Amino acid sequence: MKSNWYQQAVGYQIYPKSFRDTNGDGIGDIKGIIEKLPYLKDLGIDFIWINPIYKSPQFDGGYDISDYYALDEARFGTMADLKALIAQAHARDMKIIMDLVVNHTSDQHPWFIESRKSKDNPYRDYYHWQPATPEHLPNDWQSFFGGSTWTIDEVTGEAYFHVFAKEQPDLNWHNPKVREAIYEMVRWWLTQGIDGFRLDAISHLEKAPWDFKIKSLDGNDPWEPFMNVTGIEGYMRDLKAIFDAYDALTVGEASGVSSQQAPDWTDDQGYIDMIFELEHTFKDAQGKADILHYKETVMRWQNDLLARGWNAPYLENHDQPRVIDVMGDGTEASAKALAVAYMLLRGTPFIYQGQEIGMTNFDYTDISQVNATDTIYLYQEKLAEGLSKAQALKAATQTSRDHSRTPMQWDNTENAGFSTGTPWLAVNPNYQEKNVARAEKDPDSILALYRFLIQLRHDYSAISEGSIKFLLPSHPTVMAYEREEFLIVTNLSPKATAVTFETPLDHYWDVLTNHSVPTTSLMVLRPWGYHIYRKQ
Ligand code: TEU
Ligand code: CA
Repeated sequence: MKSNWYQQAVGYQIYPKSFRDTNGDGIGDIKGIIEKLPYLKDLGIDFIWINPIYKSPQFDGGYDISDYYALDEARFGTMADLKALIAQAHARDMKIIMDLVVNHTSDQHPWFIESRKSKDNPYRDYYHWQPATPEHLPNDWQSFFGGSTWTIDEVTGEAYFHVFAKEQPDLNWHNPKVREAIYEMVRWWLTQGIDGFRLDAISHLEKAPWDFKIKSLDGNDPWEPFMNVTGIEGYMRDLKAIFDAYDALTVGEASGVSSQQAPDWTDDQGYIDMIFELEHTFKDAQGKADILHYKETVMRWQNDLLARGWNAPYLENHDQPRVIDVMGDGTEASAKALAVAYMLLRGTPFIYQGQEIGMTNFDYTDISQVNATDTIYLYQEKLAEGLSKAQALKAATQTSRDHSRTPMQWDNTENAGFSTGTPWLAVNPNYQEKNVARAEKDPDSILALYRFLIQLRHDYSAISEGSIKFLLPSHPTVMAYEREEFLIVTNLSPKATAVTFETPLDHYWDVLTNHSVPTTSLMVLRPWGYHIYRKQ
């Protein structure tokens, strides 16, 4: 039997580059994570997911790996540092999972360097190559980062395939040598003492036949030819056998796996333990979320995975702008209501660094402040469309990944206590008011609320594993649900509102304020108001 410790657990995501720099080079490092383990333990964190720290040209924040067996030592530290981190985390009863990026490598990986040399190179088939001319690419597919999925390489005149940037060629999973090499690498990492993986872009491993035409889709998902395409099952089964052998925790970033398919992916027989769905992250052109869309997505995923399967609720990650600005209105009150709304859902919740103190988006004034590749592409695209520099900057940064990648705000000293050097990405100027040190002193801080919510999950199996039933499903802003004897009600709106429940609330006790609830079925909610009740 595989253990299910993760069902009671809370995960914390660390973007290492921006977490804590201990040697003053402006880049966060492994030693910085070790330094902050007591902070994370105190918060109640059970396991940590670390974004890629492997050897990489860092074209895409480390998601372009040039050596799977080596760390980026100059930036992050040595294997000895990592072993020390694992040991010290384990000593505190916390686990460590790493990112596994096997859909693609860097174009600087030795396999690709060989592959591009000639059509008969032994590594040619490690990647996808097709005859092409600029006028006749193999198909009309579009990459996630903009432009064709095909790039013609001058050496052989053929094109190679990439769903992300051209610096990230996709591996050819049809090739048994590729699979064996990847499986061996996965086994090797699991013998180094790590506790599992977050599986990057895992649903893109298989591609549709090259003659699939996205033009024919007519408004449908342009990424369909590489989203959870039939044929992926075999690879996932192989991976599962390895994960099971090491009792590894696995979280799949698996866009394209629907909520209806997710139980098969994540139940006892499933390939992985849980899935990060991406549907709820939908934003409009202004970078704002639609609360009803969020609610409906969450309700569907929670309901579809109730009988079988497991969710991984989250609000933020290193690819998304800060939720306090996307779903909230920038106020601490909004950050708190959002925290309550998602932290008590069924599943293993993840907190992204800085979310627990309400870190906000960055106010960009110039494109030179941006590092994220996709944002820079988008900016150039907007300029080409004829927008002014200011308009293009606004349009491109509204949804930029860089908002969440600014350095962690620890205290009000220079560079927010992140680094004594020059940070690789500018610190948000609001660090004077918004920082961990200050939040720790305030019993009413967002941080204090997160600590409380984590404690609730640890104390009550009703909240970690219990059933869930949604109330007021079509209300545009109130998210309300029962977790067995608990009732959670949040008003995800800056406007006060009143809602009526079917039954009077007088048999409930308010967990937050320690008060009994009045004999009425009417509940008046303040702007961003939230309640956690428990049946007496
Ligand atoms: O993101 C991948 C990602 O967002 C897509 O797989 C997603 O399916 C798509 O945008 C559809 O909505 C991961 C990492 O989180 C990101 O930082 C990397 O840039 C990317 O993979 C490439 O490795
Ligand atoms: Ca450093």
